[in-house]
Amino acid sequence: MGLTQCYKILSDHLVSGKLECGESISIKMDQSLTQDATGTMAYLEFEALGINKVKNELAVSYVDHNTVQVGFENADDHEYLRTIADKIGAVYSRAGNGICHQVHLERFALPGKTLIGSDSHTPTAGGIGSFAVGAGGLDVALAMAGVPFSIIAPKVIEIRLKGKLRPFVSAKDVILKVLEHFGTKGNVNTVFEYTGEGVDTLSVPERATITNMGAECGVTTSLFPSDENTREFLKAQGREEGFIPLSADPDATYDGLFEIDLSLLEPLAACPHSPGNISKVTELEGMKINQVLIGSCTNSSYTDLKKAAAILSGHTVHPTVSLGVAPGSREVMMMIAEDGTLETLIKSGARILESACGFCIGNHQSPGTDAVSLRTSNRNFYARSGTASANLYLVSPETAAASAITGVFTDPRKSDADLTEVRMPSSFIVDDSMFIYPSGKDDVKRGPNIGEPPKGTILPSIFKGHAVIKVGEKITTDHIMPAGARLKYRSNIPRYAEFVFESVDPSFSKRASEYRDKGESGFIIAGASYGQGSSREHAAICPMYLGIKAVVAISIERIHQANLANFGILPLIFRNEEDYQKINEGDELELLNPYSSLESGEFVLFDNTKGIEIPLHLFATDEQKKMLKAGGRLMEVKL
Ligand code: MIC
Ligand code: SF4
Repeated sequence: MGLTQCYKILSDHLVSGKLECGESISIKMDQSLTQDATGTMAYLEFEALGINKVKNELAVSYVDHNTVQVGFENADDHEYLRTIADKIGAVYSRAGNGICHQVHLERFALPGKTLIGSDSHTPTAGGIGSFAVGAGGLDVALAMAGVPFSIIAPKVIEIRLKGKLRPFVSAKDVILKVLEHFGTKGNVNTVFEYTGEGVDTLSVPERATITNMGAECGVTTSLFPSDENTREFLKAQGREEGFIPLSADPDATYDGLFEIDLSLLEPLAACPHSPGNISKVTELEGMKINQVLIGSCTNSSYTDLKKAAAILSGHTVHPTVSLGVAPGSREVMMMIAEDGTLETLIKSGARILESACGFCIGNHQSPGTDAVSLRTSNRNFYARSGTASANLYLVSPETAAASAITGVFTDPRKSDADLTEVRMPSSFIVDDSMFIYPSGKDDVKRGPNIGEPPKGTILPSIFKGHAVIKVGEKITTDHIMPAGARLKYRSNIPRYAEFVFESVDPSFSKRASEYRDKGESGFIIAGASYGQGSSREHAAICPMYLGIKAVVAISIERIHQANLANFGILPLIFRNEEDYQKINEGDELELLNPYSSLESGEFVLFDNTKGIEIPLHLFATDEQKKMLKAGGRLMEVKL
């Protein structure tokens, strides 16, 4: 029986376990990446593991998230990251070099390799044929220490593409179509594999737009084959020697099929407040808009910006709209500076922003009250932009540019621009001078904001506490642990913990710590798809710091589940979904017989306030059960 591309890479990297769908396996991770917002904690954890040198093939530390630098904290973090990378043997990508996923695709990602990154959009590299997964910082630290990464051998869904995109319809519309079909919940332990003749019509950066936003569906990763377009891209990057052809066997069998005829697609948009809330642009046309932002790891490639510039050329941004453009990397910035695209953008009135995450993570460019903001990024979660009342729509660069001119949601097919001139270049301007290669020098600099990673406490034998909060479905890690203005506290857990659930219930942190100080074990009660979105392990570390010992939910997303287990918080699932309704915030709860329940994986929750028992299932592998007993992986791991 033929193999899928996914299982070919997995079998090449298998370290332990049976390579069969649903089994727990561990795989060798060839490459790793970190970014600064998750990276400081990842390297502190690496140090806490007592390891001196990186052991995987390539570890790259990017600085791209916290580059606004209000106050000393971020600059101190960057210094720590530069000096620890130098010591342990990681390549350091300086601020200004660009967004980790864009830069990694350009300079390091290779077909057939595995990549783990402390960022949920690491699957961007699936566009070049890498098996690339997002994970919490601790899992990345362990991978850098040479420890194999554990995953559940996934289901593989074939997404078969046929036809060719029409002008003004783009890769973003393909992934929005995928999101419309699969939604943002219920796709755990799944890989999307793209096949079909339509694949040949897409360049590597276009493919990377698609694999990037697979993260929004919650899949483990997404993969494109490695073919002649891959070779051309690598050649244009001066890296052709890394090319290998790779695809599924013709007789590979899949666990599902979704077909898309590219030639029938039309411009789409993800409406507030979920990337899975899809409408046609034609249905939104005419809506007044206030802000347009082009950039992020989804849509900031050279051809993305060329297309936007072609549409904007000869026009001025509408007087009531602010347009910002953030090229994805220094390479892209140099390319558009050289060929006049930058001038076109500036002439149109675009505000040229740093090659960094910036607006996407709510670091700056917060829209006005009740504003409508069109963005080419991948997440429009509630309050992520920094303005809770704003409405964010996720669109293609073409839709963004066309709308920036008119001041209303506009179908880009109405533009008179000629996009046929926009082609992939045969060579990119390659300049690696913003990478610092490690020297091995031990001169690690730690500013006052950089603390120790907190350790957990062992599983209590009497597990009693309160339902400290009850939340609904699709609670994202942005709800749990806000970024934006709070991002600078990533290296300072006690301070950052003050903002847990800030946009949902600002009194949570105080209440949780009061219960903790009385010696209680706190509970979070949640609906379906708890912990969607980012890989930020702070969404587990900070609740742990506040005394949370269990999350009881209808379902929990993959990366967040792993982060909870890594930090000793029990991920528990309702046996009967309806029981979610029975618990109220503030109820007194007790998990009966925690130790024997941990072994069996079956828990009984006693709601003392209601006088009822609720059966729960532990969502954890055997390996995770050991960490949960110990109070987290840092308490348990011995290398
Ligand atoms: C995001 O897009 O939400 C982030 C910011 O890149 C996160 C990582 C983080 O919170 O630092 C992610 O996607 O994992
Ligand atoms: Fe950065 Fe946004 Fe991409 Fe996250 S999604 S890595 S914040 S650009």
